[in-house]
Amino acid sequence: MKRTSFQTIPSILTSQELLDKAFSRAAKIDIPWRGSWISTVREQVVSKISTVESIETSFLKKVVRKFPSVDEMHPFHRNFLNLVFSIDSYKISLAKMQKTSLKIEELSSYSIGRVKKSDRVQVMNRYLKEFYGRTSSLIADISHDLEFLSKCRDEMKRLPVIDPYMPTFIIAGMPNAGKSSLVSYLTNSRTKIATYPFTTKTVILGIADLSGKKYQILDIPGLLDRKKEERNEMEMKAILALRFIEGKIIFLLDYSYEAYAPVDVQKRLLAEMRDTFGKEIIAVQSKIDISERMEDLCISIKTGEGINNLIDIMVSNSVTKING
Ligand SMILES: Nc1nc2c(ncn2[C@@H]2O[C@H](COP(=O)(O)OP(=O)(O)OP(=O)(O)O)[C@@H](O)[C@H]2O)c(=O)[nH]1
Ligand SMILES: [Mg+2]
Repeated sequence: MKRTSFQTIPSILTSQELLDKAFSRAAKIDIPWRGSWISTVREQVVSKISTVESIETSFLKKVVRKFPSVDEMHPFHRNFLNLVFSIDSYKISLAKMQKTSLKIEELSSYSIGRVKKSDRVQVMNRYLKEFYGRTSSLIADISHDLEFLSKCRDEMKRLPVIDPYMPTFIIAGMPNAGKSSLVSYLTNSRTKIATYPFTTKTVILGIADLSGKKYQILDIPGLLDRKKEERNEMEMKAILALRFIEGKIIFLLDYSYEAYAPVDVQKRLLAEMRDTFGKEIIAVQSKIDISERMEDLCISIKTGEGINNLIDIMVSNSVTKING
């Protein structure tokens, strides 16, 4: 997966913060005496306009530069962005940043031109006030877009950046099957583990060191056995990871009393996964400390039973054999 620059986007100012920053910087400008009152004021007004313009436009241009273009994104990130936020809205908001920046530049040169032609202090100050008013409303007009882009940045930044050269396992299964428990056991990732379903709400990456080799282990939200149209957003995030991230799947089957669904329903979901994604799948029964053995591979996070066996299978080439 290509490294996307969501990771390096600094926090996004709100429209109010941007205006406060620009106006307070302009308020500090103090021009030395220029031989006459009128020249001094003129230079002061011009400098205030340029400062406000420069702070606002450089911020807007930075936003446009830092947010990755949709075409550059890895398909997993692109589809994730579209699922959670809509690619169209993303493109529109970024285009508005660009357009507003140009409008502020135009407004600034128009206002400076007027100030330079004027020889009355009162009129120059009126032009300055007008510039402040118009630039404020231009920035206010994009306040929703700034909020939207800030949300995109926060959510997308949390997404794993996958190293295409490191072997990857995606841990799938129904809600509550023990996916996060396994990922926490194997990796440095400490994601939330809880007794209720849909604890994991997005795709999370952990790095495991197994027999001296590094592996990417992805924790994903639980999946239900239902049609695509009926899936909720969390399930769709899991589906996108399964579809667009290269790797093998470890599918956890929970046959304990805590199970989210009966055995046949979990098996049906497993069969569907095999048909849908064309990836190797290792079926593993979880929570063997509180369930009857029904699969070849069984593990317990509570007692550690079967984990070494699973690791051996993960690091060896026997995965293909297991899945026949
Ligand atoms: N007894 C027992 N409980 C386990 C085992 N593994 C996980 N659990 C428990 O099962 C519950 C669910 O575990 P999670 O790891 O959060 O399950 P998950 O599949 O990530 O759940 P979602 O994120 O909601 O889909 C928690 O209460 C865990 O402590 C196990 O091997 N034995
Ligand atoms: Mg989980």
